[in-house]
Amino acid sequence: MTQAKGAAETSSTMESILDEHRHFPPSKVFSNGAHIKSIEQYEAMHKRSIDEPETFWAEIADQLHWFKKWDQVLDWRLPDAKWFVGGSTNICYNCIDRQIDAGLGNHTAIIWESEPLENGQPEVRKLTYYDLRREVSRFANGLKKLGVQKGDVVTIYMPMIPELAIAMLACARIGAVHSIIFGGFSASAIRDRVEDGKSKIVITADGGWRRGKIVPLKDNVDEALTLTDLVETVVVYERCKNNIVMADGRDHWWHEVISTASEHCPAEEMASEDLLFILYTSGSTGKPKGIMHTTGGYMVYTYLTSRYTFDLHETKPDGNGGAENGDVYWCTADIGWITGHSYIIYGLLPNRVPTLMYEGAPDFPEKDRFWDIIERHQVTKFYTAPTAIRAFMKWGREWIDKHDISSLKVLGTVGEPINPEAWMWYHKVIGNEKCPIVDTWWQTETGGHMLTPLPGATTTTPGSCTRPFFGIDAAVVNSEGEEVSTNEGGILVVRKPWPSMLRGIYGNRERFLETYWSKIEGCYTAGDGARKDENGNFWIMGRIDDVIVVAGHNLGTMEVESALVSHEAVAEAAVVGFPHDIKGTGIAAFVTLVGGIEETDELKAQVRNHVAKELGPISKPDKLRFTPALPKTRSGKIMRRLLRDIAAGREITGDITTLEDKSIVEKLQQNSD
Ligand code: 6R9
Repeated sequence: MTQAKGAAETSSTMESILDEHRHFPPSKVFSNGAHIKSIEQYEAMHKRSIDEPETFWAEIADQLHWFKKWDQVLDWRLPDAKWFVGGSTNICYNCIDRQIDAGLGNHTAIIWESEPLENGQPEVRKLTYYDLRREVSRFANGLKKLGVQKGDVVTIYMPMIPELAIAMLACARIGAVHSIIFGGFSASAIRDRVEDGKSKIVITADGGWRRGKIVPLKDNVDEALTLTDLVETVVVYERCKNNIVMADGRDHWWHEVISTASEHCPAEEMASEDLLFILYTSGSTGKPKGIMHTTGGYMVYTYLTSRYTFDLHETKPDGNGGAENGDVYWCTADIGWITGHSYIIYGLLPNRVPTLMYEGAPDFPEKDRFWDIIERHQVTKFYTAPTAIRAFMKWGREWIDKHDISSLKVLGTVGEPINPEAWMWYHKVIGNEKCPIVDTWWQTETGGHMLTPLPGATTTTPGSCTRPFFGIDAAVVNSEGEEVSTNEGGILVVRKPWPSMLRGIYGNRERFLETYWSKIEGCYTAGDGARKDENGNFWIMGRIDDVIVVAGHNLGTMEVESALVSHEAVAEAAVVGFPHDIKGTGIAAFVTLVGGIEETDELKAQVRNHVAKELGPISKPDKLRFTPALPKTRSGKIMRRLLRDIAAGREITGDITTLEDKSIVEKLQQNSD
């Protein structure tokens, strides 16, 4: 986004679809019961968190357990921040033992649902804090017996079963650094991550269930380990009982590892800045980056963002011998992503609210899997991704109408910009117009929510992730680092340190400095483009790399995609630039249609004209191609660089190992514009 001025002209000279006038203030009833009750309260607290970060964060950190209090809240030497310096704590202790110390040992910590079994019913396991401490301690002792020590990197490659949570918490308990690899990745991804992290141990399962089929996790690990000889130990949890080969001396069954292990394992005292985990995130080019997060700051920030963004309330005695029901929280992400790390486990458990994890897929055995889960567990706070919401829209509301989902109170979204169209659908059909929507913008690197509404305080607008969280000093700037004017597009930056910021890229200081700290002096650059409106609300325009410059105008992919999706026949859309003889860059659109609608040339023309009408002629796609599906990464993000190759008629370059469905590439190449 070097031409921020272009963006200004673009947005002021055309009727933007993001010129949203729909505003949704929180209801009085909701606000009254919320932690943060008004925008005035938010503003006062936000101001204080920026003006006096040390006192602000010390008060929050004080709500959690520390073996030793810190000497200094923040030591900031750009670009390195140290939080709670001199303090020691343990995040596993704060996830589990702190609740037991408070007399809540019998409360539910984790609710787990398996993929439905042959009889159509899922297996449900509920683990109390006592259960969790017992299982985590046994496995932690097992790891110690296998030689794992504080500071060692432990690779975890598991399906979405409670043992995944147990394994990560066991690492945290003994101070080992986990590196979790999403269970959908292949052997080469495992090899790359194991080697980069110099990890000598892998924890896996024989297999995992997805859509009635077994994902051969152990086979993938075996294949990866033929490509590297670093790994000395593999622990295998028996989940699917599929045939696997156990290598003598190297491979150990989980149940054997824990069979003689003690149920007592003290939580290691960790210095606040000790490494907690590495999580790999793919850059658009080059090999994945091992994002490093440390203990104290990450713990405090994920605890607070969970509490306020989802307005979490624990079950409490009502004073008459009964209990006032608290929240049941469900984030549909896989723990293998940052969303799962921060908002299934680490931020959630310290809030004393049951966190639900599920195995399987949203459309198996039927397309109502989610609504069935919400109804049976009376889920109150629900967190999912735009890609899922757009799929639900495509499948139709009859799947939702089969269930009573009136327990829901707050709806969250993360991962991509959410089109206003999808936002409104979420609001109406899932939220029954009564649930605040929290559109949370953040990244693997930021550890926790950065821009987000607070459900009892913020007036929301479809498509905007609204305002910065406490302690976040966000701004939109031009390439010189000057703040741009209202509604002008620019580079999204963060100007002050926050507790859960990344501490580096594992083993690559240069890349860390270059990627995040070299673009705008003194600021963290996120890689996203954004604009800020007259109400102080932020609008994410997409990745800076994806911005299209047409005839000197900067166009956010997000705006054109939202215009496409606002046509009634369109279910999902992705937009990229391609070399154009006259304009320099043209706009190519890839569109999936709502179920049952026929792909005709007439419809193509209609959809293109619709964009011209909504956004102005400059945004009208030059090419439009129908496709049964869009190429997405396994975390649900549209892979635009692949579409750029296809639109330009080039051979596909770059890594596509993270692509969810590789057959899409062929289908895309076959269809014509
Ligand atoms: C949490 C997560 C980070 C990138 C980020 C941005 C996009 C995430 C978003 C969003 C618009 C939102 N992104 N949330 N864009 N609105 N609410 O997704 O982390 O996998 O590292 O991706 O995702 O482009 O820079 P990660």
